[in-house]
Amino acid sequence: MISRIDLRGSVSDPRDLLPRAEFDVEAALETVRPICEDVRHRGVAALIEITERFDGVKLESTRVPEERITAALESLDPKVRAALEESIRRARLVHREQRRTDHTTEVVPGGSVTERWVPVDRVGLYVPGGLAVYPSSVVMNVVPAQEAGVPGIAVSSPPQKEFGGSVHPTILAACALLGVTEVYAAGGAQAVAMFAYGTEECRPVNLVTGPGNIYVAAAKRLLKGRIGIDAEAGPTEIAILADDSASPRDVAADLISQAEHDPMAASVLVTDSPELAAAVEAELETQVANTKHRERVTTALAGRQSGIVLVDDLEQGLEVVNAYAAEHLEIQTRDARAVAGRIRNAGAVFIGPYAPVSLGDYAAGSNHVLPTGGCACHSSGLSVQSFLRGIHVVDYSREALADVAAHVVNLAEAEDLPGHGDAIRARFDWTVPNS
Ligand code: HSO
Ligand code: ZN
Repeated sequence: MISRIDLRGSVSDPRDLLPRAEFDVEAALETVRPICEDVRHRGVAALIEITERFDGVKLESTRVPEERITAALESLDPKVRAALEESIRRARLVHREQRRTDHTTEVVPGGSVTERWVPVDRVGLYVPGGLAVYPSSVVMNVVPAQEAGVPGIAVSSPPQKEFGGSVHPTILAACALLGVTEVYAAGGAQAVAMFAYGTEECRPVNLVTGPGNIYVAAAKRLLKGRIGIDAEAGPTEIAILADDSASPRDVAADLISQAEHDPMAASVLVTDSPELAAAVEAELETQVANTKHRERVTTALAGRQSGIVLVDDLEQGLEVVNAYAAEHLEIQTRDARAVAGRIRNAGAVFIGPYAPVSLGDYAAGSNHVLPTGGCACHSSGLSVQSFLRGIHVVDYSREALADVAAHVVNLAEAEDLPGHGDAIRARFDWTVPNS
């Protein structure tokens, strides 16, 4: 069911040997372009038509009435409510610590630069609702935006046929718990276009965050610039670096847990123990047979993006997982904390037997909107920082400017931009020499 990749004795670059799922955002651009244009020019009317076509739902309005959001919380299962509250509480603890404080550097007496951290005015948070609905993603998007101090928070999620064509009630309830009252029933590329261009019902936003399918990713790519984006999220990934001390049962369960998201999800085990590899294969057989989303899981595990990678030793294992740069990386080895300290590329790292990815998905306090597709080698997951801009505020007195005037003039001359130098010289009645 899951293939083996034997890298023992190998000297080649592991990146070439660990294929990723085909996720051709470029190809989807042509599909989403007319959708985005239509929303741009015809606003709500276009959204209603597109939604009818793709979601089979005829909306009267894209905005979810506030009473519906309140009602969703009132009828939420108390167990789910308690779980969401705990998830929110933990996420807040972690994200609150990410807040930035303004800092002023006195460069010279009378000359300072302050870095002021300012939240964006308005964000659009996308919450997927395809194969599964993700109230937990509401938490992971809203909490950092709120802790960053964003004044305008709007959420959009695809309308669900079985819930009267509105947003899934658990998503609405999560919004209510977080105090978010601006929610739209729109999915896919059209939701991103709604946020970017604005409609009669939704004011445009500055930044769109949150995971989504390939069309959401393509719309983000198309509209980036007009809006800021967090990342173009691809299918989810779990990599596990394990030695013979790991439990095959737990390793198999964790591989299945992320395969459950998507037939294109990647589940990768990297181990120096052929015995563990064999035991995990056997565990997968029995556990997959008993898991609810068997079909999806089997497709994901059998896909070329998943596999069990055999390595010579832990050193080579570290090389492989650092090259792979997984969205989620579990370390299930002896001395896991020390091994984790040597990880350079991963969206999030989970240490030892009691920190499975599912914990991080819901209630560790960490964020679950993470870089996929190898982007973890240059990007981070969603955080308070994602919603802030650092504005440099320059404050110089006449004396402080005089002190550096000649240097500025000389650099301006060197760049053949004498007008730049003149802007300094004018302030000193042209007494600063211009060469
Ligand atoms: N593992 C997903 C997040 C998620 N899991 C939501 C369950 N619900 C991507 O990090
Ligand atoms: Zn998950």
